[in-house]
Amino acid sequence: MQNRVVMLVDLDYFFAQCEERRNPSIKDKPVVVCVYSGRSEDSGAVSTANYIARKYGVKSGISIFLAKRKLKDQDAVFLPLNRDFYEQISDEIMEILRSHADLFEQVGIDEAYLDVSQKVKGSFEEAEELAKKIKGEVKTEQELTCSIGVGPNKLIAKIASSVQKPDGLTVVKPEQVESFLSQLPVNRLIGVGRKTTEKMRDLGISTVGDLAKYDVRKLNEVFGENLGTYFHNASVGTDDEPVQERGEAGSISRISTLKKDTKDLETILEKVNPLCDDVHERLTQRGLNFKTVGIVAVMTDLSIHSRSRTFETPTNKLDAFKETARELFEKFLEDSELEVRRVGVKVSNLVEQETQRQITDFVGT
Ligand code: DCP
Ligand code: CA
Ligand code: CA
Repeated sequence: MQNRVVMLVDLDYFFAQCEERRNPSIKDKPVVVCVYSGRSEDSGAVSTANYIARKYGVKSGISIFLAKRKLKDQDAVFLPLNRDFYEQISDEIMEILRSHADLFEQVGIDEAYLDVSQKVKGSFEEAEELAKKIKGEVKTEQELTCSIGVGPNKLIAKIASSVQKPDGLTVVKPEQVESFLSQLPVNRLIGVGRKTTEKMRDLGISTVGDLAKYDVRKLNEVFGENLGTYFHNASVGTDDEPVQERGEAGSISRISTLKKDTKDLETILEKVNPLCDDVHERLTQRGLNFKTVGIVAVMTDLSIHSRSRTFETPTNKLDAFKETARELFEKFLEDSELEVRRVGVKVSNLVEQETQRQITDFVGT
């Protein structure tokens, strides 16, 4: 049987790199992208930071206050989140990645699995060349760097993508899996968080190699059969999860031209509501839920504007979709001088309605 060859492509310091792309003058400084809570000037959390800022200990999730303290003697740049902008870049990069895959699965705003087994005829040498080509295309067409892991399955590809960063490429052939995994600390495995790491340490397990040697029946006793078995399989690098397509490029959209240019909300909604129905029908056919609703307006001067809103949890409710589209248009029209020529709606951040079989969904990484 032919080798399975899977890649995980993850964009480096994604939100911060997008900011650097549109303003290269900040590239040599610490760059911190922040989610401001709005309560007071500096309240909120760091979304991500470039690698210069990371040298000072700034990373995702710490408070903005703490980040400022760590960078207090530096000429650092603090920026608010621009999610629409990052999503647009993400969509374009995902199209590049998709074009190189036999099977494609986007798993977040900045990463995707590619099954390339057929494309490279099971050869890891060819896969390495393909990975270099992909990195080159993302760099020349979108001016962004990424890190790629190549392995015989998703589990290995994911870990491989994270060992050299940024701008890394790590290829783990089937015969290298054991040595690749064995020295890694157990918390490099997906699903092994802080608590699990502590429990394992109490059992005398600190590396993935220790875990592989540990009696699987005892693991099942401690962690339950599902997790115990998963941990054991992961430790020896076994993973049969297929790379599975989820929706088209993670979004479904429709756009249409108004009969007459207008600024009138109700006239616009007459056009927008049937578009929502249409998108919703396609969503339902595929058994998908959405987390994000977006609108797009092309103005009389042909400038394009988009707005979006993301919910806490995925839904498939048509009411929520239409209501959100209405609110987004209403707000957009208030701030806009020009008349609208074309209108569109989009749902993204799509997830399957059925519970995923994947470990990441029940251990919550
Ligand atoms: N993100 C966030 N809050 C977090 C983690 C991530 O807002 N706690 C956002 C910002 C990141 C993006 O998601 O840019 C992708 O997350 P990654 O975990 O892939 O981190 P980065 O791409 O920022 O950095 P790396 O170079 O380590 O991949
Ligand atoms: Ca990333
Ligand atoms: Ca990522």
